[in-house]
Amino acid sequence: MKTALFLAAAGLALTVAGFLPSGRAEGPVGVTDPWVRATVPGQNVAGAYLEIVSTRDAALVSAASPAAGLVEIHTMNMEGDVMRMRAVDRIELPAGKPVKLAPGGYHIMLMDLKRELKEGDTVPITLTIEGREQGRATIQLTAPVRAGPGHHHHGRGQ
Ligand SMILES: [Cu+2]
Repeated sequence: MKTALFLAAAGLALTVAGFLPSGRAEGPVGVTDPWVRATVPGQNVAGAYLEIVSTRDAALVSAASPAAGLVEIHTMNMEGDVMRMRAVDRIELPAGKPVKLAPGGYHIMLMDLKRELKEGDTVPITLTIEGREQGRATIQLTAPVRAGPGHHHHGRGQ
């Protein structure tokens, strides 16, 4: 298996150039400030958030993580008074426009988690980006675990 791109950074801006399989240096995609929300005991899902920008029209088409049995791309909407999540096939990345995956909106849903995620842990995540003409590229990142806004944190065990 060819892995032309492997970058790992915690909480740092990443810039990745080149779409696989050709490896041409086209359409750099930048990912900023990835993080995963900490879980509480018994919780086996967690949201992952980041900001992503592509210099060319592209889309985020899938995500994967060894920490989760299943990973989906979700959107969140208010339906009446209720927040509902649903899976989406892709998130469009219009050229040059930063797209934010953040609590309350788009997010990467890590499901069937293999262990509790505590603050200070890191979670490897692979994103697959599809360029309009350039094919698919993967971006590997390492997202730190944080207790996000609105998260009730009980019994912080160190
Ligand atoms: Cu979700």
